[in-house]
Amino acid sequence: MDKPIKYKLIHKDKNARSGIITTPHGEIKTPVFMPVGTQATVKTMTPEELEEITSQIILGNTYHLHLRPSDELIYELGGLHKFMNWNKPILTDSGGFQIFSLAGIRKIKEEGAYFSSHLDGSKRFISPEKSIEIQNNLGSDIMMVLDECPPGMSTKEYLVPSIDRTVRWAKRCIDANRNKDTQGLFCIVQGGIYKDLRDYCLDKLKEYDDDFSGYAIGGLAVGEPTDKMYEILEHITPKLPEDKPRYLMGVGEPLDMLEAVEHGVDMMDCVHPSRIGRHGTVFTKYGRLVIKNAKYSKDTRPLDVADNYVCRNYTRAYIRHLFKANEILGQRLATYHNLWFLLNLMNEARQAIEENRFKEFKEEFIKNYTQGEK
Ligand code: PRF
Repeated sequence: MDKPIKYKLIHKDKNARSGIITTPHGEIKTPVFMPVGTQATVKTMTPEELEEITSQIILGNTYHLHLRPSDELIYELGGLHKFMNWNKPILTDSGGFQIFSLAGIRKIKEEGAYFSSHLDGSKRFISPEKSIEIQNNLGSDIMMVLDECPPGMSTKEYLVPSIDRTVRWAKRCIDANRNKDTQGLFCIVQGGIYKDLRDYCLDKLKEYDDDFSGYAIGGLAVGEPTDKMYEILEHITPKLPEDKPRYLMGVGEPLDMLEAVEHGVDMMDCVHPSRIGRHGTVFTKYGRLVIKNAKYSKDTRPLDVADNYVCRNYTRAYIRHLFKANEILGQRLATYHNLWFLLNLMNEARQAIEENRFKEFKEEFIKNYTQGEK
């Protein structure tokens, strides 16, 4: 049986890598940023606009889509790609992280996680088998195992039994997948801020290497100090199997993304760019800009020195006005620009890797970005 997800390493510049992931819905050039479409939509963006800014793959969420409109309904209507009119690759997160960050009263047991819906408070249960059933119904190209993502500063005493359970759940996810030839499954390395626990978790997951299409790094950017996150990235990323994609979950700050790429991460996602965009903060070459500030009221420059639709056509003064007047076009333009910014950052990083100048590229980016908005 042919595997649904393949990875081809194209080039290495020290530990940074460029590559190509092949999925049933097409190819993904890495390193790549993946916009998040939690509720079967990347908020404010049409699929055509996502393609225009070079999105190659987007995320969907098991937890949200199971609760509303339900995975059975999406299955009945032909799967998530068809439902939302996105014909390129989709990755679905397993629901574990969303339960811990969103849902009320939850209890984690060997059989699975008990929680209350954030929509109506109803009592719910998700197991590894249920998570995979939902993801099978959605029909994503890449599924994630159900894991526990403990808070960033969890103790070793808490983490060891949690890791053991996450590994047992990963095995149950493998066994539950009814679409092994069309949907790949990524495992998730947990272990908090402890290098030895990261090694421990990875060694256990590697026992099932043949059943995983890729390796994710979870449990980072969840409240731990940035230097700890960087230490873990440097330690664990180069140890992940060379012949599979590596995915850092939930990271979408430009400097963190470049740090991750430097150590060999291939894929990242985050709600951050679209969320801050909807609140009027945009990325620029010289750092973040808060568009509502009075100083932009007569500023006729574009948001950024960038070649994209928003910067070619609109001024800071106009976009500021849209935000002040609460016009939804402001949110659309800021989201469009921020997603473009991270997609473009990864496109440029990929090119720099292929030309063996990633270190210089990263240093130049940091120099400008930390200089402050002009
Ligand atoms: N696990 C899962 N999804 C995630 C995370 C995780 O640890 C994170 C942590 N940054 C974001 N999304 N399943």
